Amino acid sequence: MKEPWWKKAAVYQIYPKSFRDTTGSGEGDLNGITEKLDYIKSLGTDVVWLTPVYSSPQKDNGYDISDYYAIHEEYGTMEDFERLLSEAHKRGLKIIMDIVVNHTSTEHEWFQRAKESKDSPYRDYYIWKEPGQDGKEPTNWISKFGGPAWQLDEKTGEYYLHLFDVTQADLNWENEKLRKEVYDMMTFWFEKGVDGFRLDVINLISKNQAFPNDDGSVPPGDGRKFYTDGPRVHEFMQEMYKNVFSKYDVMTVGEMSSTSIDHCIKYSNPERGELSMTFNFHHLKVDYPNGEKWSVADFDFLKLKQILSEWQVRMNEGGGWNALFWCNHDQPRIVSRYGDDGEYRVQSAKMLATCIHMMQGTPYIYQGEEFGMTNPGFNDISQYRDVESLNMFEILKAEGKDDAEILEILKHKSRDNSRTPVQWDASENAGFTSGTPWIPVADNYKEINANLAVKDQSSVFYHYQDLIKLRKELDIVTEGNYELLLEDDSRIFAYLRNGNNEKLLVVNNFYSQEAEAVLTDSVQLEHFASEILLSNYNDSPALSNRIKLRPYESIIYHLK
Ligand code: TEU
Repeated sequence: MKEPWWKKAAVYQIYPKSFRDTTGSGEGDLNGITEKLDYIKSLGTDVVWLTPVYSSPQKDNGYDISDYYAIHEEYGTMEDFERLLSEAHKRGLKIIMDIVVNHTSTEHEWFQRAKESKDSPYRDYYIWKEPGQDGKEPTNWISKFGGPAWQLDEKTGEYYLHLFDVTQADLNWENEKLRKEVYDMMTFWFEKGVDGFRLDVINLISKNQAFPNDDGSVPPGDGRKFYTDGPRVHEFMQEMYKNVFSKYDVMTVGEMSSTSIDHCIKYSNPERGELSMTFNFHHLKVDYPNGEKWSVADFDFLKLKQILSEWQVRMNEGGGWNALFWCNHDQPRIVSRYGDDGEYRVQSAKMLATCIHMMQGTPYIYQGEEFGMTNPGFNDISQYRDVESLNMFEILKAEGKDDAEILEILKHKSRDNSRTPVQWDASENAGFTSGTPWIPVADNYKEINANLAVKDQSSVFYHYQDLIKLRKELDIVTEGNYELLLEDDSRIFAYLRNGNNEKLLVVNNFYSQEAEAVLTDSVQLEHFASEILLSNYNDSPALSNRIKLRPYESIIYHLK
């Protein structure tokens, strides 16, 4: 059977607000993306993922949608979108959109009508509950942005559920009429020629209808166990596939908050008719001591290797398909987080790229990652914009932490770390805008920008370009079995991809100290001729069973 096109594809993620502003508004726009399509194509990527561009009050930068059928005015018009889609297709680029159907903005017409009265025909599009004991919230669930997950509507005396910001009301997926509205909207975008969807927190749409309190006996006690991968979630996904996705040759990727491998096998095994692939975040929580995001800690390297390897092996065994990524608009820049954004920025950025791009799955590259953009190192709360970060500043302050301590935490963990404007060149505002940027540009834009990278054959940009080419050229990258090596090594992440009469050996030194990979006979080196396919040093050693690795040295050997 012919493999689906997206198994050899690479995806470029764009956060439009920070990508390129062509009007001087200080915010990115759709025409700015169209302007940069040739740059995106030159990287070798096949798909562009746009985070939400629909009408929105922008409390959560577009993840609070007020009209699914209109383009956010700051980003442009529907004609601008249609031109972007057409120009992308002319270049052989596909466009996938970000669909947020776990919740809408409270400014959406549906919510505005729903809150008019308990008898509104739209009331049941959302989740309303009578006050709990002593007039408090119906359950003790906590919003992912801090504070209670319920908000009292004074007019009708009921609470509505919001797993995220208070302006993001959760939709009631038990309501068949609501589900049909969603499927009709998805069909509208597919009929327009869109090539797929990234589905925002789609594994949260099915809630336990008993709405129990969380007694905290099973951590984390914030209520997520009652709505994560919920009772009817696979039923809803199969209904969505049957009613919409099955009718088009499209790619769908689900963002799975706090999910499990077993569920992701179910979501992405093609025999089940749900999604093409899934994002999970377990590898991006190994710097959360005791699961606590809002702290500063080194990442747990052995746990990182264990998690990525388990997902590689189990998803392959189960017929599932991984979305491979380090960065997105919610995560700090990976070169600052798991690499070195100082002396070894280029080497470590290349090493991190190789580490996931040679795994099984579809790789995602977040705007600016391709030339090694770093965290901005903000040191004042006035520089932050993210609703989650601003909420957490107040919550941590109320818990007694001083400003300096909280700013140090935000410097490492805020979502704004990845939302500073793309650094195009060394001109004012890094070539992002002729106006005042909505969020400050990182100070290092004169040294780190796309213009410099494209002119430098040894830049991070061309390393990503080479990795994408390898994925297309070598079936072993998409089909080979995965085998972790040196499991207990505290600096080296080494793994094999095993194919028919060939192997890939990938060795990565994750640290600035030299290390030596000592390979056991199990790798059977003597049975193969080998060549170096790609390295982040220009004089890496030929393959042997003892490989000395320099700081962040990363080598792909082809054994055949
Ligand atoms: O993110 C959901 C999600 O799991 C993360 O937001 C995470 O919970 C959060 O960063 C706290 O650590 C999706 C979008 O990617 C995010 O930008 C939206 O804010 C969120 O959903 C709500 O739509």
